Amino acid sequence: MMSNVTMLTENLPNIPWQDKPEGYVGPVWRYSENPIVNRNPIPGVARIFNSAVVPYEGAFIGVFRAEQNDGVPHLYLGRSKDAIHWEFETEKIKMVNESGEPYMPRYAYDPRLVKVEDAYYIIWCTDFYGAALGLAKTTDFKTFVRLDNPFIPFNRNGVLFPRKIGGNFVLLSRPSDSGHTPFGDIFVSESPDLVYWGKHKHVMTKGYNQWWQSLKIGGGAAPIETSEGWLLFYHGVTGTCNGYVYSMGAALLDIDNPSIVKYRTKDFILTPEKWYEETGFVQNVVFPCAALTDAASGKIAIYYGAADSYVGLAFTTVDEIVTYIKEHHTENGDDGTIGII
Ligand code: BMA
Repeated sequence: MMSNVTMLTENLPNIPWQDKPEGYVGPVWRYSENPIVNRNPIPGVARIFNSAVVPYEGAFIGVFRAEQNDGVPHLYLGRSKDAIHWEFETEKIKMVNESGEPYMPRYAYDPRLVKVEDAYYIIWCTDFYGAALGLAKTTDFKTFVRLDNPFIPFNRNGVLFPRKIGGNFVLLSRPSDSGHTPFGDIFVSESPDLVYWGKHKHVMTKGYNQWWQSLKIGGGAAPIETSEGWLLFYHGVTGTCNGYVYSMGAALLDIDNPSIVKYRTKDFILTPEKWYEETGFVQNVVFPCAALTDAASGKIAIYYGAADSYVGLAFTTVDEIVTYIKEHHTENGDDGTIGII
């Protein structure tokens, strides 16, 4: 059943794309040439994964989580003509404060890259006396101005909405601990100026009766505006006797009040099953951080980290995924409410 859902995004005729393979079951399918970024991508960097890309000047640009050979993650810039083959800068992104002085994070991982109005924002996990969200702004991908950290620790998975709602910037996050966080729900916060954050609300709970997301969940790609609400790809985690397993789920949030979940998937829509997802520095990880969209065709290309070692690419269409989410919806706690108990 197709539904003719539309995306209120830009057209992107050069979006990377492959049709769904014949006989494939499921709403999201992988690029056949995955992984698109392999190990040792540049000198001094062992692995690139959990990364975010956007269209830029007729081509593509991205902020990549690069695990250096000293084991410390930092953010590196990458450019691509086709959004599949990437060339990386060999030095990490240099951030400055608002006076232009160096203001580098001690480490940086899991970036999201989101255009809001006339600027691009990077949100990542930074060291702020423990894991917390870092925020930086660029308009030219040459100067990166690091802004105030939005929240006190501990917090991860900051995902900015691509437009203001009710005049405010809107940010998803997942309060956490400073370690590997065996718990966690998604919350939403608002800010008029990217300095003062408030109006905090609960968005989504970890799965009550869905074991693939029973431990914790966290935002993934920046929400995509559709005629059915904000389309969110997120990660859900289960704990096994052999460690955490990260899968991908999807949800539709209310367009004017995204603390209200309209629908969310009962089942994962992608789970580790390929060698590059099951085997790596951290096994069994599928971790979405970005999506490209073409409003004209309804095509969506999802970028995800695989096994903390590679970048994977997967596809769906807005019709297919929205129909799937609605048909496979499950209620979880008070997700359907505004979330202010
Ligand atoms: C999370 C984050 C992610 C990582 C995942 C699996 O806590 O650190 O960057 O992909 O663990 O190791």
